[in-house]
Amino acid sequence: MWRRLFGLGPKPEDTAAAPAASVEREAVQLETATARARRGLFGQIAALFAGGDPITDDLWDDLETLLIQADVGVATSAALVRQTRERCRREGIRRASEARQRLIDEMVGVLEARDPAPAAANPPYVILVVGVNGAGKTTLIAKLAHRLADSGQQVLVAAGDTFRAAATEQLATWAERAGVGFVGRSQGSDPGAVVYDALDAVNARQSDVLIIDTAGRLQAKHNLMRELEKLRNIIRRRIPDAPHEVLLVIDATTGQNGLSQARAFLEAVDVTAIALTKLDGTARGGIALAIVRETGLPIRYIGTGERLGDLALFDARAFVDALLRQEPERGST
Ligand SMILES: Nc1nc2c(ncn2[C@@H]2O[C@H](COP(=O)(O)OP(=O)(O)OP(=O)(O)O)[C@@H](O)[C@H]2O)c(=O)[nH]1
Ligand SMILES: [Mg+2]
Repeated sequence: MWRRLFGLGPKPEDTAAAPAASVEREAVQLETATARARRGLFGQIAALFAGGDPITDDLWDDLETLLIQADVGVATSAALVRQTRERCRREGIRRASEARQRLIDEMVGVLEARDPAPAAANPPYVILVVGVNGAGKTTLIAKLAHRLADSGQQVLVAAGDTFRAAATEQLATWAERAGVGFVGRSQGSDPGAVVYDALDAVNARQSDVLIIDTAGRLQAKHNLMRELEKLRNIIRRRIPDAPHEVLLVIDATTGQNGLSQARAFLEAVDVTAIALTKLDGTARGGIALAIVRETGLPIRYIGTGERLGDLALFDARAFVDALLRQEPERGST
């Protein structure tokens, strides 16, 4: 349970053991998260590979154009087309419909997680959440806390964003809804002091998981590095192998621009995984591929809406299958 919750994604044996309701819930989340993409650009890609027509150069050109439009990024799109094309040639595939599965496999190959979620020597498992302002950090923390609490873990969230007005109250409100513990101080306090308080509280309450929110609105990169390093050092002094996970939250709707903003965080702190939020709000879910290829980091979670339950563990194959699944024609049943 511990391993699965921390984002290794449902492995075959876990899937079998997981309650049917939770497997179904994941599937519904994924449907929501990919609906726009499926109706839009990825639907057009699926249509390219739907028929039994012979493969032509135009097919590959159209694929590359659509991938770029879907925010997969120029380099990743070119690489995907090159690899799929090469594979089709090697395997003697002549028809577009047969090439479809090869494209899916290549896309899964890009997305498949390399690094499993780091383990903790002992509880608490500490997650530090970073990312540009508005990316969806606080909402993600609420969703994750809710899910962990649901599975019987003792969760504490800490309001390390003391910079923005009402940030602390926002997290406190979410914590109450999610039914988890909360630690925070007034606006303008030292985030380090909040983390100290949280580490004390975790000890006192014997919490299993501590999730720390941070401010996204730091002006200069130098400040960002200093601030995050300070928090990390405070955590390490108490728990040497923590933070176990440093989650970088990226808003899928901001596309390539969001990815370039996220780079400051990659340079400032040892990020271990990505949470990709607001996938429900974009037809350009291809940003997932660009992020994994360019950062080399696994995507652990996807955000699929604004409510507490709108979270799914990321599963590369399920994600690509959902993106490229052909919807039945409208009007026909
Ligand atoms: N549709 C959708 N909206 C989301 C999702 N995640 C977050 N949001 C919305 O995005 C907005 C910003 O979310 P926050 O969680 O406050 O973002 P933040 O990164 O904590 O922002 P700052 O604290 O200002 O740095 C809110 O209106 C959320 O409801 C998601 O997965 N889907
Ligand atoms: Mg926030």
